[in-house]
Amino acid sequence: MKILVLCAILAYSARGGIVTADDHTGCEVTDAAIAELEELKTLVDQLTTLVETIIGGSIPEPGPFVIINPVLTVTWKEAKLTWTPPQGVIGYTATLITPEGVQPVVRLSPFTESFTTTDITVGEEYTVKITPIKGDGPGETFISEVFVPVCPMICTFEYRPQCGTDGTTYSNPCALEIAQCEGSDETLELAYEGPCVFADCSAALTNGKTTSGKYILQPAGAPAPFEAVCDMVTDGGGWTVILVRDSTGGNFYRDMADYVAGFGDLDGSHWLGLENLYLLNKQGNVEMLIQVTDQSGTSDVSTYSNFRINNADTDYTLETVAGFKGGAGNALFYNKGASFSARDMDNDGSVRNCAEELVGGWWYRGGMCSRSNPLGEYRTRAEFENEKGIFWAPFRGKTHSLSYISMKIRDPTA
Ligand SMILES: [Ca+2]
Repeated sequence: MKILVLCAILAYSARGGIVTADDHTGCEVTDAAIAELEELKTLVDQLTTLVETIIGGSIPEPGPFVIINPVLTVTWKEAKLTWTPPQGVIGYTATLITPEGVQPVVRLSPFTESFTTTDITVGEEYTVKITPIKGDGPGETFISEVFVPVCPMICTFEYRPQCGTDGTTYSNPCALEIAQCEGSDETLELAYEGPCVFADCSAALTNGKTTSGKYILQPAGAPAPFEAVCDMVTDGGGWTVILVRDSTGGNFYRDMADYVAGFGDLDGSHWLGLENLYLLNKQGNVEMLIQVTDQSGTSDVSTYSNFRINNADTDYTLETVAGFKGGAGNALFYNKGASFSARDMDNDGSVRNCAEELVGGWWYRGGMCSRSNPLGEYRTRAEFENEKGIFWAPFRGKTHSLSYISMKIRDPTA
């Protein structure tokens, strides 16, 4: 082959640039021919130098046949590899390796400049392989490092997460976090299999949640979602449970900070917290239901159509207690206008320290302290003692500690 080429060059040179099909036949390599070849090489070198001068760089050596400038972009729902096609490509093969194994090879056209897959799951590992093909076979394979799709960062936000209007949950694992990025245009259409987040239990009911139990709530202005119990049965449902005192007991004699933040076990005795009560109140949950049961198991209720407290700056002053109805009696009227008191926060306006004397926290006020004490000490029948237990005075007096009391609020307009 080399000899044939050499002969062709010599013939070309000798005949003034005209090459014919039989130029290589009967060729002999003479000293003159070699000298002529050397001259020709010198000419080629000069020509190369001239070309390099004109184009301002060296003429590239032919490199390996590879994918040029590969860029892999991975989001939570899509992995996309883009590249610049190499010269002479007649196609590509693409392979995706998933946790299930190597997927079938896909053949791509020579015009392809990207490979995208949406068949990925957050948290799983993947590898993508692209091999360019030219006339004489495959080139060098581009192999991505293992990549793992992740959910987008949680943005800082001021939002009220919503679930589907049909009350169902979403099927996409990232939807909730994307929804938290206010302004994202792919928010709430997405699906999520986790729990929905509601502004309050009234909203949960409106969205089709008719089963009582624990829900995740985030009223407007709440810095984070929190869990609460919803009563979806009593008087039409939609009640957010603020307080439960039952035989599960628990320590309710606490400092102000605990009464603000809430505490206890949502499956039993708990207090949702003054701040949550304030935020729920503020967005329209002003109807209050109080259910009481005495030591003999007899129950009754008190309701208020308008119960409102003020914010933390006022120590959650009980501003409005109106629209009373119910057989258990209007105990709360006495507390109207009082700020909340705890053993470390005496707001009762009395020479007494009501929180210490009544062993709890409440909107204690004046010389009588209160006609109700839902956060007092949980007692059994044998432990009755003046004013220290859980009492609702108009129902059974101050010395009868109740076996059960709950407080629930809802939005009467929902
Ligand atoms: Ca006092």
